[in-house]
Amino acid sequence: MAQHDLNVFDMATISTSNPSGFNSAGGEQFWLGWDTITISEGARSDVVVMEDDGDFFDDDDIDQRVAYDQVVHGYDVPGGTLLEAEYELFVRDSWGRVYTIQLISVNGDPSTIYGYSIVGDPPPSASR
Ligand SMILES: [Ca+2]
Ligand SMILES: [Ca+2]
Repeated sequence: MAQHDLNVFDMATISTSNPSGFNSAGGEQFWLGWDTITISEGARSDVVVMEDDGDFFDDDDIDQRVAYDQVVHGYDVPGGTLLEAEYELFVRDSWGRVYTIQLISVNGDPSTIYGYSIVGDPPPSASR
């Protein structure tokens, strides 16, 4: 199994103008449409070292687990915890650049989102 770093941001640093928030309805798709996503100024990620039979973080991969006990944004996350990129948001800034945000579920429960990661370049307010 390969290890890779997953940069996880705290949900306290992201908000949406959509009243339904980020928790999905039992893994069903949902549509934020034209709602705004805001990431707090200076939001920072914590690295989670993952064991993965593949090269990247994705959804529904049960061989993709936290490599060992780690502390993530002040929370103890035991080794072996299953994390999934439960769904992805594609957001566009005012210059038309597109960013991909992965919303992370824990231990196979798709209805609660515990953190997020950013694929590729971060949006203007986030850093890592
Ligand atoms: Ca994977
Ligand atoms: Ca899933």
